[in-house]
Amino acid sequence: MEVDKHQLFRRYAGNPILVADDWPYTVNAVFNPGVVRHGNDTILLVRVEDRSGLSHLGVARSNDGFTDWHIDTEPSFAADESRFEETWGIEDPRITPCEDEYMIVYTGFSRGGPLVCLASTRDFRTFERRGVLMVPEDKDAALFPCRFNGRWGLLHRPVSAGSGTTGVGAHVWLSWSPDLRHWGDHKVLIHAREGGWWDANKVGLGPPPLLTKYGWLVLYHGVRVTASGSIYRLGLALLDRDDPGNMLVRGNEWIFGPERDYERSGDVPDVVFPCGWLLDEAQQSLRLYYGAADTSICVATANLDELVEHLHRHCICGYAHAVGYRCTIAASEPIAISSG
Ligand code: BMA
Repeated sequence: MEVDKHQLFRRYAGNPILVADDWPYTVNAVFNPGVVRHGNDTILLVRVEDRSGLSHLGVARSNDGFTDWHIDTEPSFAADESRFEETWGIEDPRITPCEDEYMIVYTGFSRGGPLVCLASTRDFRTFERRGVLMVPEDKDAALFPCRFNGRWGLLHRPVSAGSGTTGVGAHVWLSWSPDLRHWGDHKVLIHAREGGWWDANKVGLGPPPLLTKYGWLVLYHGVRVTASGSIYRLGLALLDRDDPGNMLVRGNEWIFGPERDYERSGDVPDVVFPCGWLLDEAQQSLRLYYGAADTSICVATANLDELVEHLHRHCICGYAHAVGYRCTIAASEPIAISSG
């Protein structure tokens, strides 16, 4: 059952689908889940904030992806506080199925600030740490599910010391690696705009990039800072299928933002923060899982063709395009600082 008939993403009427009270042990909040299909199940890897204030990851399984969640009775993937990179917990996992495993890119809250960590699993019962990918401050990262000319691609969002005070902005970057250890060929892919735009100053990746017949669909958040706090909203971009460093189209407007009570109030008001989505190929329908106000977990659904058409009609260049158009203005936005 859906509400919001006139929106691109239609909220599930049973939202929020998971709250702290549903957890088998005492926690403060559950939010920002990664998601995958595993066998017949939808698996959410949930950021669980306990009453110490620190987060670990917990697994919730459901057959239909909306109801009847079976939740691990203890932390599924706990932070290892003896590791510098996880001193103050682990957060916001993005899951990418790669060959026969699931790659989990998550934020480690280190003594040096938030950074990007990698782990892998085959069953969501045991997890193998694969190291730190990016140094602080860096978060909102996910891998592409395949290699491009033998190299892995990572989208991530570094923040420089000057962000916020010098107005340099925090952008989504694309970096490459032959072995998931050494990273280079860095380039800004989604640039935070300036001034009054909804995605000015700070943007960050939402779920992992999704391969569609149109190219790689990217959902990213923009952070608008107001007199009474920040508003986290979501917008779209489309990347070239064979070379995701090429932007095809970028949306001008946000397409989803905090509107409902459960998104507008909570531990951090006015936040919708997705870390995972699932595409039903047959139906061309998308299910978006997101944290609401850093407090609960919600789901919304959209039709892929509608999203892509809307994106082309509302390109950052100010013109409406037909689906399949490559916008040279959107493509010239990224600023290459390294060509290898
Ligand atoms: C971001 C991340 C998210 C969080 C959001 C809003 O920087 O830390 O985990 O949901 O802020 O508080």
